[in-house]
Amino acid sequence: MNMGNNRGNDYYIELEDKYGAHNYHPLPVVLEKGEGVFVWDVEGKKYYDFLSAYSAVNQGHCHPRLIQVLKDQGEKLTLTSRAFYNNVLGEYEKFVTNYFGYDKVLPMNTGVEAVETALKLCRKWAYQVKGLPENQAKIIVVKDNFHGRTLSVISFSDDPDSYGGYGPFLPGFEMVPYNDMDSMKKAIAQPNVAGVMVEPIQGEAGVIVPQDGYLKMIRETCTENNVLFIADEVQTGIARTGRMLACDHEDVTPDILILGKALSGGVLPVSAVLANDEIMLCIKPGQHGSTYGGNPLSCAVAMEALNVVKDEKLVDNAENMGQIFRERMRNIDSPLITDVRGKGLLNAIDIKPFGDGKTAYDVCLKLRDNGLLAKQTHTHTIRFAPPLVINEEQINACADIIESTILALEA
Ligand code: IF1
Repeated sequence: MNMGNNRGNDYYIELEDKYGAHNYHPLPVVLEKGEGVFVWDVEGKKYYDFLSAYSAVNQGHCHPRLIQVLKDQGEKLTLTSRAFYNNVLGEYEKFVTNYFGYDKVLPMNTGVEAVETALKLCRKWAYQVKGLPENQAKIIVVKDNFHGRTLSVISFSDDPDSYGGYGPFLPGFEMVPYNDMDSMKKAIAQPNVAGVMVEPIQGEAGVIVPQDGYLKMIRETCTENNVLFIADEVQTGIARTGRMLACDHEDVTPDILILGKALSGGVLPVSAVLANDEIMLCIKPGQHGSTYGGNPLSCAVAMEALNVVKDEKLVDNAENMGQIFRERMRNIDSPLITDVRGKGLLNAIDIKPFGDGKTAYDVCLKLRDNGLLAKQTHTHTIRFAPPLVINEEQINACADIIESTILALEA
């Protein structure tokens, strides 16, 4: 449908194809409006959003409280750089450190910048406090990790799409299998290990939940060996998995906590690294920074985004709606679904190839036609991660859509 001056989906898709770099292959739908759990395309069709911008929009699209703060602060002061003080940063720093229980925060913008910051901080600590010999610090990572797109971060990726053709790579990382207790313990106990970085639940790998006790084992082994436990909670943090942090499922506290995405509720890029003084104070003035990091607009929005999470009890809602959702998925009577997994509202199902070599992507196209937007990850997995403000009636309506879509595939 393309009426009058209204341009249809195809127009915008062609524009991006012609003028944009081809580093993405989006699902063919062009969105122009969002509200809570819903988005609308340029042709007026309404969808449930089951991606939430990869868990950035946990608070729901265009949350009125966040947009109000954005407007109010936007009319006053947006950026000073860190060459000067501003009157919002300190309030935010106090707020966010209390909220998550750390001495200090280092504010950045995108998730990967916070990951870079955490890695730099870990190395600095290793040389200054732990006393490792210069340039020898090792950081342990796991297979199928996803921590972002910069050169140093892809240096320890094992996904050829992420690292292929971008060498030479940064040394100082060692990879062990995910969710393998023994190899992790051995790796941590080696000499010259500064830190371990993991996603508590692997997102891009396909929502891979480790066995109970895995994070606790990492925490304890790190403590025994004077090694820092770095948790990348960019995607899993801030209520997504039915706890404030995914680490809370095992009651473990990382030495360095990395947050991003939902820290701003999807309004603008805001990320953070949290740590206690012994670690954070290793970085001195002039040794790290960012033009936009800690800007008053971001700080104001982030405080409100975190207040919304508490005021609207999104942790409990994610836990409860997640239980209902997984139960509904497990009750779908289809041989095409080979696994259902996840925590809170970070979930995935695996789909067997069907028809003439069709895969999860084709299911996502059908879901789109039926009014629900989700994204496949790898070939056989669909991730389901709606905004955490979804209610019971809506989650059941969405489960109905997914169920009828999958049952229709076999017909
Ligand atoms: C894209 C995935 C999700 C992340 C973790 C750091 C970052 C991410 C655990 C970097 C980013 C994004 C990036 C986005 C797709 C998305 C993603 F499928 F690729 F893996 F969420 F699952 N740590 N994840 O998940 O954050 O710098 O992007 O702000 O299109 O690359 P960023």
